Amino acid sequence: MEFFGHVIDGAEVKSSGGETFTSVDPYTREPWAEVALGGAAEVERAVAAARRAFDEGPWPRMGRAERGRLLHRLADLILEHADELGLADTRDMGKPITQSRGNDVPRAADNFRFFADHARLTTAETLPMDSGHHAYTRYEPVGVAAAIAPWNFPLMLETWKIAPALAWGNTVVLKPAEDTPASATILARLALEAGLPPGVLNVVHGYGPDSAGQALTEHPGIDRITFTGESATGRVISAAAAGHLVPVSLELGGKGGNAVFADADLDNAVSWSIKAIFTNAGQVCLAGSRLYVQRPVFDEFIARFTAAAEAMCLGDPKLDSTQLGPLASKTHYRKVRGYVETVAEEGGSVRSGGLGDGWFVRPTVITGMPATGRHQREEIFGPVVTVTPFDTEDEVVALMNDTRYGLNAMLFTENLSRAHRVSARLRAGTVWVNCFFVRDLRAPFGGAGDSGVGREGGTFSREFFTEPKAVVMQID
Ligand code: TXE
Repeated sequence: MEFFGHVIDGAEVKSSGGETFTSVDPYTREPWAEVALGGAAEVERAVAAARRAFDEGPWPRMGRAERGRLLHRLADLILEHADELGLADTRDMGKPITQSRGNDVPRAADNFRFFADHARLTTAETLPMDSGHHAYTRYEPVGVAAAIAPWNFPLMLETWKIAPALAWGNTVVLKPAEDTPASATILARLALEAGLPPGVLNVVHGYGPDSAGQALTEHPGIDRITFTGESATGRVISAAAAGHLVPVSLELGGKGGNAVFADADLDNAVSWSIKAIFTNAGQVCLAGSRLYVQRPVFDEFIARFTAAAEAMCLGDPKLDSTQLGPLASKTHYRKVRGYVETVAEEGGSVRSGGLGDGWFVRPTVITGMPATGRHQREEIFGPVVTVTPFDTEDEVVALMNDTRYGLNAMLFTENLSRAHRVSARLRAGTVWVNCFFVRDLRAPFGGAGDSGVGREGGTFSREFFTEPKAVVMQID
């Protein structure tokens, strides 16, 4: 079995007591990697190392061009190790290799390139004042950022947090999800190879409650917490952050509504709607898990959509031909299975799909589910979609907004006025019109309600990972 250690102060290390846990490959359902299991002691060492690297090391004092050069070097190394990184996420959580190696790895590299360049090119306001003074703004690093990551897009979401934190001169302690530890250790090894000084990027493995995750969020030596995961965990982390007045950024769950109007280009709508719910086996906070189709095209849409769902290739996620892998873990499979098994008792019917072998759930299309039912209200986080007909624009806006989440929404229409009108009325951090999951790193990303607090991306990440300072000078 491969071994993945913590990376603390420039070295890959074991836990002080030698504790480990294993990561299970959800396709073979066998352990494939042994991982150092950290707790409060390892968090203490990592935060101390990050603190030293921030207070005394070269990283925050380095010019932005030099920091950017090292982060671009790291991006190069990520691409050079695309096979290794992609396979690590695929073995940890069953994501098809075409998605991990083909999508997440390049996006991880791009995160470092984008935020390095963004920091370098950022301008700051200068404010001429009538009083014979002027003021200008400095964006200064905040210190040690704690990043807590989920298992559904391990490398991509970790780098999404780490890249802006580092680009702005902070140091980082990352706690990856316990189901997906491998790519984080590989990333930290590559960061050292790229020339990032010791202590700038630290990784501590472990669980959440009563383990490394909790110890990290409660540690008095951290200055920011950035978290992606479940809404309930977000509340706990928010309370921990409040305990020591640390700003927190929370990207939580979602229950994305997806409206297909009768005037939509149906080929386009079917193709994106399939991606919206079945990419990564639906284990996506942005998943389009509530599909609404205007009544005149309902039957045609359902026929085409279920045919496309049934044509998806399930199998070994390590193969290029596989489009849908198993669910990420036994615990998670059981959760999703619980939803599939209760469709009839909740009043719906399964049009296609259902349970597969092992930890597979086939692309599952449900109709007839009441809007008040669990399947329409809770984040299933699997390849399971409810499809509901609607008649009017007002009706579908009300249905889509009838959720405690507010992360994203999709709509398909060829009517330009409707596209703008409905986009404005939806309560969502992102609205995709005639597409899905297209992202510009300058755009705000995050959600309302139970989907989180704060935004990431471009200037939004800058606001979070810096302390803006006003310097006021007398001219005469
Ligand atoms: O999430 P958790 P889980 C949703 C999805 C999924 C459900 C549960 O619905 O079925 O959450 O997934 C760490 N202090 N999403 O259990 O528990 C934990 O170790 C500090 C949505 O994996 O939130 C891991 O690193 N850390 C989502 C991370 O938090 C704690 C992505 C996420 O774990 C902690 C993933 C604590 N008290 C799941 N408790 C999205 N928004 O994309 C846990 N952790």
